[in-house]
Amino acid sequence: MRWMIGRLLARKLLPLTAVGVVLTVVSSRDSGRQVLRAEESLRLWYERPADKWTEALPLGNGRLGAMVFGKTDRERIQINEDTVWAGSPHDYSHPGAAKYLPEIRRLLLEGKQQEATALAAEYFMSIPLRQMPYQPCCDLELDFGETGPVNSYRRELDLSSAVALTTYRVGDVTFTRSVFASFPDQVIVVRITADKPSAVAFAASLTTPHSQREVHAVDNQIVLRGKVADYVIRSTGERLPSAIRFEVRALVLAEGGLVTPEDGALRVQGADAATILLTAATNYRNFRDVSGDPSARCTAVIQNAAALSYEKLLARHLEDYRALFDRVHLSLPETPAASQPTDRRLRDFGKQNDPQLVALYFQFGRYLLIASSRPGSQPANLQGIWNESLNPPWESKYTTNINVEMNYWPAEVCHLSECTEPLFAAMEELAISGARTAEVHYGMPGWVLHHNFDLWRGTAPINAANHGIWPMGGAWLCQHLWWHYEFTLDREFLARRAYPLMKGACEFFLNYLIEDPRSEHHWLISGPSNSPEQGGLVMGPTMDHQILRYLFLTTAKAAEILGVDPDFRNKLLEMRARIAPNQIGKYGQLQEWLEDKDDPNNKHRHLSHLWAVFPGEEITPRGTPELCRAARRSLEFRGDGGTGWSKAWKVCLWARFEDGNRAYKLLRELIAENTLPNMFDTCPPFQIDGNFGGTMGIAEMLLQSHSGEISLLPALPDAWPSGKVEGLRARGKVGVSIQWEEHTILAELKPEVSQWIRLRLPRSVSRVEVRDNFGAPVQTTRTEDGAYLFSVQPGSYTVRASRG
Ligand code: FUC
Repeated sequence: MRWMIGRLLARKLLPLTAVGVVLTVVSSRDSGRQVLRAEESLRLWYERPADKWTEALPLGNGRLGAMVFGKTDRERIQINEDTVWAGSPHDYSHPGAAKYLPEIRRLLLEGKQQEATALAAEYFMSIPLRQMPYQPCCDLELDFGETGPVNSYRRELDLSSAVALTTYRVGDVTFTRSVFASFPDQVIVVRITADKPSAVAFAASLTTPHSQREVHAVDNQIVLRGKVADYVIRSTGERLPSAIRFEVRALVLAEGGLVTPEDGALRVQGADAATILLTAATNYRNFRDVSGDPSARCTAVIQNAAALSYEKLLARHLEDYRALFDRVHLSLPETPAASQPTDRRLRDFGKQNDPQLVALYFQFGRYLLIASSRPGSQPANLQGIWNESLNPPWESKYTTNINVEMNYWPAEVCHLSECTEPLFAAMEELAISGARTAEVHYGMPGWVLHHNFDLWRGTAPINAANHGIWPMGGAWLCQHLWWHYEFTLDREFLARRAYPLMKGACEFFLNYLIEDPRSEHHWLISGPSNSPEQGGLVMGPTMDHQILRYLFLTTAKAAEILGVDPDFRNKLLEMRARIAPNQIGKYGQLQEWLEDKDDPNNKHRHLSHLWAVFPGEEITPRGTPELCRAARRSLEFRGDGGTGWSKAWKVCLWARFEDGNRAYKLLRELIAENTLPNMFDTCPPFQIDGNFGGTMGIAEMLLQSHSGEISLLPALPDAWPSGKVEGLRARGKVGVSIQWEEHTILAELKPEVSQWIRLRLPRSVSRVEVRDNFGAPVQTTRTEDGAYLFSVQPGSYTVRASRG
């Protein structure tokens, strides 16, 4: 262990000697149990145990989630496994739906929205009308009995190690509990130690909210088996069979003392320390196959993990986690507020100056993505992987009209590219079920996904015709395939995985778009659809057209890069040019619909027609100044309110408008008003998208790399006069680090392939100097619109810019 800490110290200290970096090593009674205390600035910490679930601290390895309450008498660790869902393999399509498509369109084009919606509600919707909910798995309870008065209590989540730590004193004994979720070993590990011999005593049990369950304890193992109950749709009373069976195994290893089974629980007495290894599995193999064996899966995992010492398990976890987390560092000015407990900082964030909390929020977003989305897991859903309810809000599934995409916004730029894998694996399945929806609902080739999906990869329109019929889910998700290529330049990925999915999505939309018979310009329009989730069923909402222009253009680019499908590529470009364009309306706003009918007092949380500003890149300050002004006006009209995710989107939009102070205002409000004590975003109650969107917003304020440029500090607020970010990624496979203070910006660009870089710096910059690996000056050319153009080889380049 000692060698490891030495190595970690060295590694942590190497890249950053920033403000607030304090490293201490705390060693417990025996030298084998040292716990690394990393930077104070990377900890969420509290002086009291969690009372509510939204105060507990989340851990995860992508597949297994744990919420740690840190209670001293009866500890609760609430567990999720990401394939415990209601429902079963199911074809959600509505036979015969396609017959009604022309009629729905005709009615809409004639302005008969009500009739069209009624017809669609009857013949065009998913069967059943709802998708299935994500479910909790179980609770691990640790009953420490009557403990007597507790002193020196502290619980924390250390983002640098992904370990949750609870420490407290009872009498003269100090107890320490550490919990982590290991990706390499697929177990949740709980370690309980005391600084006096034989002081560890508790009863461990597994409980579950599922009514079909059995629990037994044999030797030093508790096994819980359960089945998800059939699902009853509340609004219709329909009963749907559930197929998921799950098993949870907890192995208790005590050092010294005794472990004895007792009524399905395990009692530990007089131990020096105890380690609990917990895993869970279901019979889910994929959206069409539930023939897996949960017992075999759990047994194998526990056997493998039990063969490793606690120190080895921790070392393997740290090595895996840090390989991802340590890639990016962010330091922002630290004020006295930074020494307060996290819940107090959050409560006072609106009133006190605490920029470092923004850095913590940023890293917490990266942490959450690592914890909820790893290769082999399900993608991060509306609550990531953390859910304690049998009836979670919006079923804790996947909403595609903003939420699931927002979850993955920060993945590439924040150097967590590998975490996108579960999303792409899910898309491959969605393309299969979506091909069925394309055929049954539209009579068209390719694949289509509407505004939600679940574990069973439902793709048909759900809930209600006025907002469920929005066929852009798959097209929007394709943006993430393209981003992955743009950031990694992985041609193999483009050829093998991205392009086939993008092409399939395009095949659908090439057939789906129709020429607007009312338009003198013969524009191609989408429909029936809606501008999420307002205005009802319409033809041609602006967002659809923006998404399709992006999809067609990027798919055409992919075909060109791969040297395939020249005719298809031409067809995409030709159709793209005919899609109804962005339009500026009578208030100077960017029109949300084909018709100029926006209400300037509309404060709706969705910002759909601003898609082309972000996450798209069709509208930019220098490329399309007029449209940019109109989009900005639309955003002004929408105001600064909304749910957590809505504010996070606004942060990204203001960052694209290069208004750092406005972006920061929204960011402050997101953190002060829409963040729970454990730093989860609230929608309400909890929805994780705002965390990820907020993280992306912070990244967008510091670095942008769209429209063929790399832009350093494009939206820096006055509140961050100095700071440093290391290890972000720019499109074109370029690593970017930036350090700034009042008069200078010092950046390092690490291109991994030869290319021309168009570098943009803040307007306040007066002098720029670029040097190569060897410190030799690199010749730059100033472009007409003020960027710096220079050619690079793989290596490291420093950019020094003077401001003022
Ligand atoms: C969209 C949003 C809601 C919520 C839901 C999960 O429908 O409009 O606010 O986030 O997704």
